[in-house]
Amino acid sequence: MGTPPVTVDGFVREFLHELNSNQGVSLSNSSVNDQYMALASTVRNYLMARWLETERLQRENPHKTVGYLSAEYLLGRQLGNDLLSSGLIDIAEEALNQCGIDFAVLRAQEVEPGLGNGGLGRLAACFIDSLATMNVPCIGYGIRYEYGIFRQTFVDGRQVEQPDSWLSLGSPWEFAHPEHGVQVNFGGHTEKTVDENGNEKTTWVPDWNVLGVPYNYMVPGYLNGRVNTLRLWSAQATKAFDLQIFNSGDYADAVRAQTFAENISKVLYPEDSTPQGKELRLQQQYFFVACSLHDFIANQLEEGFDLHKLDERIIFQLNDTHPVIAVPELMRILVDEQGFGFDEAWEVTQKCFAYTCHTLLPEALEVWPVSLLGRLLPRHLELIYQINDAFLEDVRAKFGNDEMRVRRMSIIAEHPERSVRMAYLATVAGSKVNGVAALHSQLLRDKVLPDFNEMWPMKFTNVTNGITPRRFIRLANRSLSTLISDSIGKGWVNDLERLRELEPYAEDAEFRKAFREVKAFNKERLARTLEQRDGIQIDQNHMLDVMVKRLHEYKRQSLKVLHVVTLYNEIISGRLDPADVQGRTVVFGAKAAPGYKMAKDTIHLINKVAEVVNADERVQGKLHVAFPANYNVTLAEKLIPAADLSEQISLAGMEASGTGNMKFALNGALTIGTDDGANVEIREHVGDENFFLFGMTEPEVADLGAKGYNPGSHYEGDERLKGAIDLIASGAFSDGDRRVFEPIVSNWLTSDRFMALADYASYMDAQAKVEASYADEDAWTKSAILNIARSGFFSSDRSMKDYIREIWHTMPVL
Ligand code: 26W
Repeated sequence: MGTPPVTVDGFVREFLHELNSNQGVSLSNSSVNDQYMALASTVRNYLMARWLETERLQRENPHKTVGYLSAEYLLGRQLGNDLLSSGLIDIAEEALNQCGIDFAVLRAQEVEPGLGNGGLGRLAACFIDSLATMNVPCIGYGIRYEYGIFRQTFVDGRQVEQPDSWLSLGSPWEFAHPEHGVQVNFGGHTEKTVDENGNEKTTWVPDWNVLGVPYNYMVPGYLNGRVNTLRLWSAQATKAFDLQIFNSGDYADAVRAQTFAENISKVLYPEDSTPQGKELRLQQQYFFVACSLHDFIANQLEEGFDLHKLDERIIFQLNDTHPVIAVPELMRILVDEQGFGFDEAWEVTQKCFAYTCHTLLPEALEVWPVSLLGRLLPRHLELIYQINDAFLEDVRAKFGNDEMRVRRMSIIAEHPERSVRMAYLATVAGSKVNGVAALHSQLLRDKVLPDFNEMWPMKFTNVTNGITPRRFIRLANRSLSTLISDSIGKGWVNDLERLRELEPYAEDAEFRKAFREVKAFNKERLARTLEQRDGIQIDQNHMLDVMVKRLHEYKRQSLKVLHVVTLYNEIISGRLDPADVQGRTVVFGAKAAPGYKMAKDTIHLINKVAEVVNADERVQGKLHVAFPANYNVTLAEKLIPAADLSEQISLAGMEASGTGNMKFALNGALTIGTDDGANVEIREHVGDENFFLFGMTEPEVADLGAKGYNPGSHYEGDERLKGAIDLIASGAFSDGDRRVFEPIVSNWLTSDRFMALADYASYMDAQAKVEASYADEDAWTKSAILNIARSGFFSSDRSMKDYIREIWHTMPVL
């Protein structure tokens, strides 16, 4: 390494050096990819010293570490983030300029690692960013999927999935350590023996295994010289292939075992609510937690560390139930490998885990059939039974022999098939159980785990989610960041409550004008992106009304469609004069799980509505629908800063938290939303007058459900709603073919599980208020500024402080 690249000249030298020595090219014959790789190496080299230093400090003066166990990390592009964290972003831009290279082009070369589905994976990425920024020791553990979330394309308006081969050009951000491979066992049986003292000992005799190879990624803190580690595991065959079979001439059979092993980390499961109970998924889960626990115990603790005190050095945070098999794995290590007694091991284990639940939908709670678990992990199943026995004994001791309660609370469900309820196992094992927003945590106590709450009220707590201001404001919205820093200084980036200091600027006409210029700039940037990326044109003078999130019935993209179709229908039937309408572009972004029929039909409907509305001259360009395919973190970074209106319209009691809602508010969009998830807290923070609330409350939803909900009565009773649904049913958006959207229409009229029709009138009223408010430019801008000023609470730095205080009891290392 030459001189550290902290000057422009130094950066140029280092960059050219990397280009020559790593890529083997000179500047004049280098490709964009060569340049991107060389730039990445330049940043990496700079961060490397800090990474090694962070590791050395931890080794010499070990502090309690957070082991974040997550099957998903939706990281987004790394280059910009790592440059920002190292304070090199401006220097890099200038250095590249001097080399005649456009920085933006190199950034666009990076394929984002999409190793997650949505909210849960993105949350994990925000959390590890915050922990590094706050100097808290953390290792993120997960899976290095060879294929991340599928790339979404549209063919005739329908979603078609393409594999996401994000590694095809190699990733400059990972460091493989095959020499630290961990063997992970599967299958086989257990054997009991009795030692000379009469103690029973169990041995697991597995019948196959794979090798977990760690890949390390840097997680740099923001301008603080700390670099934590994200360690993702890749599965490899333990033997290249079976030589005996190979020698017998059957080459295909010989390599089959290898392919089989490598399947484990091949692909991310694209379902994010209905677990499929697939064997490969359980293999993935056990694979990465077994590797991670082994790694921590064998490599992060000094020789001879007394594992009775393990909780002084680690807290494993379970990101939903996906890593819960870590609980019996730690028990197995302590009991079978370290010779602990069961009770002693259980005491340690309970102190080492905490569990975050991210859902309320009953169908999203993972259960594993005992038959499958017993076949794949026979020893773990035994331990789960033993944990359950001890637990149910406690239940009986506390509540008397209430067998109904015992059956309700058992970790093992008997119907429809004997299986392990992973959320219950996590709750029993965890030192704490948390929901992800105030309302969600309350519902978790009252509705999902009431018996457990009664047994251990102190176990339950809330930590409201947050988002990292580094990626989602400072990087994604550079012009807003400059405006903020010019007004209140730069301290807000890692102390987001300081945005409060912006409040008085809402009254400052100059500032409001500058804020509007920022929005206009971001809209222009978005327009360019959508044009290049999707061939979509948007009108930059329109209000930008955005609904981006996974496609789910409970999130109610269909309610948004009903709003659009109603406006369209009102215009074409002459009841609404386009001249009186505020120009509006409605942007959707959403992937559907490949097997989720209703979600895929909804995508088709949105695309067909867009086609018809956008082409109809009667609309006079006042209403436009844009649905760019393949919504991902990279697109979010462009879309959110440009948005005026944020759609957060789930049925109350269904969205655990939402985090997109926070990103929009912090970028100065106003929310139209239900009293659901973190919307509740956003509204409390920004103030009622700066939030468009609509819809039933959660208790009202529960009441209506109990009384019996009849969507047909809403359809019959509301002319506009009837008109919109009839228009869709008539084939107006399906070339006259009434069958195409029949499943959606009949779902609305006969079931409508998420009560879109019940909230329709209230939603339309709220949209009318949006329409009127937007016309008052000054008032709207004030509200937007107040949204920013009052949303500092939603920084993931604050979430981390809450976890540290309530759950982890760790300390920043200073
Ligand atoms: C296939 C099984 C399965 C089930 C649930 C896979 C993935 C899930 C996730 C828990 C779904 C998820 O991402 N939940 C979201 O988590 C966010 C972060 O806490 C919340 O903001 C969202 O409200 C919640 O839907």
